Amino acid sequence: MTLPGLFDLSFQTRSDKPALEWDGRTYTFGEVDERAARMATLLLSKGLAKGDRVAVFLANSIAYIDLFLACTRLGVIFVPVNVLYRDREIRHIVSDAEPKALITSADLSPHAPDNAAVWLVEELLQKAAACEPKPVSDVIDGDAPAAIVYTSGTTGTSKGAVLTHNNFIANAVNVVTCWAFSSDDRLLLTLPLFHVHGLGNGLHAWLVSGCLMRLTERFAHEQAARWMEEFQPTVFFGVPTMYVRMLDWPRETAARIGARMRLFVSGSAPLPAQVLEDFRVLYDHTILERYGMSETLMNISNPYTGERRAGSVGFPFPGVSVRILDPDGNDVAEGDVGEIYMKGPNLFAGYWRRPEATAEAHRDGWFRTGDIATRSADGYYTLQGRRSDLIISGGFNIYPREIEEFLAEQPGVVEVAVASAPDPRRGEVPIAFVVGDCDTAALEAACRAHLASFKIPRAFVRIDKLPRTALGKVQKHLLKQ
Ligand code: MCA
Repeated sequence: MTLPGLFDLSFQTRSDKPALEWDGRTYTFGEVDERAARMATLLLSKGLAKGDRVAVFLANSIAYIDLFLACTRLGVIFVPVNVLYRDREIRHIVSDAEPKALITSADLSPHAPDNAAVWLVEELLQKAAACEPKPVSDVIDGDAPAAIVYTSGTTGTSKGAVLTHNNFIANAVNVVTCWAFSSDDRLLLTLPLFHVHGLGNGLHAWLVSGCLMRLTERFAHEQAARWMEEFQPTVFFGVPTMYVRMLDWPRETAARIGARMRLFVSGSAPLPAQVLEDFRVLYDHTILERYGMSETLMNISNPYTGERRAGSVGFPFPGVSVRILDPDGNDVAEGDVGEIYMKGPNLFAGYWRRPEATAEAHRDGWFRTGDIATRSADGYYTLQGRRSDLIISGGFNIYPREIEEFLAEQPGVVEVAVASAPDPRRGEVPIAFVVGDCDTAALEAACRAHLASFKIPRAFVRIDKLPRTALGKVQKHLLKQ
């Protein structure tokens, strides 16, 4: 099967049912289908064909959905680009994925790099409205790539994880069945569609279950309480930062929202046990925490029925095999710490045009997650940390190496190390330690101009030299102190 075939289950049988609330209007599944069909006709007429890539640098909107669905129908590989990225970050994705076009909006287009052929979404929408909604489905192979999702690499530049139609299908079917979605659900989706959390879980669970989804441009914490009161969602997907924000809402508001909700799910960053507990008191719900990665989509999840254990991510999803190995590749004993490896229909097809990186990320056919974990006697997995120095801020991944390489290029900087500092709301934030005769205000301004806002170090600390081991490795734990 392919994604268009899977989504047709809703488009064909629920065409008159309300599907989507966007920007004050409600669209039926039939209307969503028709919009996608018109967009597919337009993209085809613009010369896009199976296997071509299209990069999409847009905030959440109905146009995002039109474009994603049109691409899946044409076999065009969808390359989502984080809306907070700037020239340098987008330039890399464009040169690596070689998309036929970078689709963006007039307000974001100043950030488009000059190596991209820019198509403005406003023009596409206008032209698509005048196109015939001819049904097309050009993919018959479920192993065909559906998307390339860029994940920040430990080498500083990001790699494209190739996700197939079958990967997304395995994920969507698991999300819908394991979390008991039905067509009566009401999903409030505030997550960005450029990450697999919003795309693979939010968008796909909506289309597969046939529920009603309200999409917003982003999670604006000042407005989110009102949206929940108005829309009365039964399901909400969030990152821990959103749940931390929700702890500030008035007790009565929280009680009303909680009373109508069926399920709160958290992922993309560790959910502190205290937040889980405080949330339970206010909303009378135990948030369901799960684990996922761009390369694996959702892989381990707390159960829908049964104990949702604080600090744990639960059990492997159906079809997902999980092992915890020591550095020599031996399975560790129960309760012992090791690195998580996985196998299953959810696993990506490899890094785009990077066979060595793909090989390095696997061991005997098992994907190496880079995350450290334990498994309890009753089968619950608990993440204990990471092999790399990845920082997760507000659910966005930051690889210190990328910021370090950028800062090292700036005038006066001799050496630099970026480490994480705890943050009550975002979980973690980056801090830069700089050696050299440089102006920290200028460094911050340079970051602001060239990097996504969540990557800008919250502080620039000038030091005389970086603490290093005898082998020359920077000791980031000493910097953190
Ligand atoms: C944040 N900002 C945004 C967005 N999110 N701008 C546009 N669109 C967004 N979606 C910017 C704001 O403009 C602001 O920039 C800064 O981020 C902080 O905004 P604020 O309102 O103070 O936000 P917050 O309360 O701290 O909440 C941030 C957030 C955001 C809404 C939680 O971090 C977010 O949407 N996170 C979701 C990330 C995500 O989906 N991750 C999944 C990837 P400035 O500072 O310049 O004013 S991981 C994944 O997919 C894996 C597989 C998984 O397991 O899920």
